[in-house]
Amino acid sequence: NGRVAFAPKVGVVVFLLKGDKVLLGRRRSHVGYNTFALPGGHLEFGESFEECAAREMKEETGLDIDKIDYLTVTNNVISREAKPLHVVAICMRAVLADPNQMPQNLEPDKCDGWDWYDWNDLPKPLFGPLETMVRRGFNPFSYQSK
Ligand code: 8DG
Ligand code: MG
Ligand code: MG
Repeated sequence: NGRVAFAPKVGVVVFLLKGDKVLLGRRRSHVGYNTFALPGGHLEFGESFEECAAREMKEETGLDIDKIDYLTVTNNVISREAKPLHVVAICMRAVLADPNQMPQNLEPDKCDGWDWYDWNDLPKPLFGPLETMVRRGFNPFSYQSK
């Protein structure tokens, strides 16, 4: 059944906040190549959103995070790609467990490297789903989840 390959996936992405800054990395993956995106990945079987956020952050950046909470959810249909993609993205917020810990680029095949960017001066181009959130006025610093 070919439709299984096109089933929606669940993504978990993390707004890691430090002062007025957020952690972003430029993607090397086919989907969103060369765009700036949040750390994150796919929810694994049996995981909570918080567990997935902490695991993906550790795998991709080596960072340990704290105060992980849920912000919002976005529905992302990316159909420009050769293989259409539909990801429901659970958006989480967190801070560094140790404010002095530095991000490492642990998946260099997927990312050019991680850095902190001022929320009011974000790099371009942003990854499509993130760009859409910003355009709609979403702000991870002031956002109160309901
Ligand atoms: P995995 O194999 O480690 O589980 O997955 P990954 O390779 O780390 O997946 P990813 O593409 O980094 O993230 C999963 C999906 O989440 C991505 O294809 C689309 C969705 N997504 C958004 N916004 C963002 C974002 O800002 N950053 C990331 N990384 N993914 C995002 O909707
Ligand atoms: Mg990952
Ligand atoms: Mg990822």
